[in-house]
Amino acid sequence: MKNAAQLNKQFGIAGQLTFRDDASGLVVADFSNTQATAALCLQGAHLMSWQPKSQAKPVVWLSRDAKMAAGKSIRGGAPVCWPWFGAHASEATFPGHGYARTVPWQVMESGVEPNGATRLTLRLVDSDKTRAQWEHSCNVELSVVVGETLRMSLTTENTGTHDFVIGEALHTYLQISDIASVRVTGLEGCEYWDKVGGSVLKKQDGAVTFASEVDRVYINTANECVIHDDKLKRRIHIKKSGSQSTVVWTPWVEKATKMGDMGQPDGWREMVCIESVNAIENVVTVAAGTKHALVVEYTASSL
Ligand code: TA6
Repeated sequence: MKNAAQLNKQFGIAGQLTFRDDASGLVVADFSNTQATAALCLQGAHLMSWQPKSQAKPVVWLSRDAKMAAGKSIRGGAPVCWPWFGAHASEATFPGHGYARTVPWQVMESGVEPNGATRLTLRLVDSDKTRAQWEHSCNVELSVVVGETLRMSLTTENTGTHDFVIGEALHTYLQISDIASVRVTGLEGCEYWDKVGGSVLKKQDGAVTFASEVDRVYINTANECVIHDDKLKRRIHIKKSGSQSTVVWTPWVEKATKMGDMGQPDGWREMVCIESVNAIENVVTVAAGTKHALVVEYTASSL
């Protein structure tokens, strides 16, 4: 894998995009343009933070206890869950949410969009380890466009001769004032698998609000979701395509404490996950020779 100096030479963009070698040994891409700042760890193509210039606080949350280490996922940001979501269907030893977020990705291209936003595209690097968990021929790329809007496109290309099925997510942690003070609209009337204490199919009545652990997989919905945060005087819009499931998650205090990396003691209160997903009934069959893209656009609007 290339180091920061080699990446800066080939893909750096003066004043917009620089690569640095982190003390953890991982490489990080730093974005800074007239519209926003962001940081992305090349391992996992893991966007760790995003803050539009218009916002006094980051929009994508990163735990203050987040640790960066080879082969380990980072708490917060927008983890890429692929090629399955949640536990593996049959192999308990395989990592939850797939392996994509803990393996190297290589930079393929960078550029400046017509509106001045900064683009970076990465491809997952296959290895004996990944092939041991997923034997299908494919290319997986993440393209990130950092501007006043954050656009993330996760593309799976089936380069083989047979169809395969994937589960996937952009498992994004959004920064909020306090979990008990926000509400999420866009999922009214949708069915969801309630994962708290089991797995029961229910129907959403009204906006989603939070007073305890919430871990819900909303199915058969392509709806845009909005986080209404009156205390931070902003809304966060999550608009997606190529995704039929949405996960809403807060661990609440007991689980957050057990996890230990949610920003003790109450960092968990300042985030909510609104994840753009294909899971359970909505897993995706990618036919041989075709591509499938999961695309999400995040914007923050001030009240
Ligand atoms: O998307 C919600 C969820 O599946 C929760 O059940 C919880 O496990 C969360 O993801 C975090 O998972 P992680 O593997 O990143 O600790």
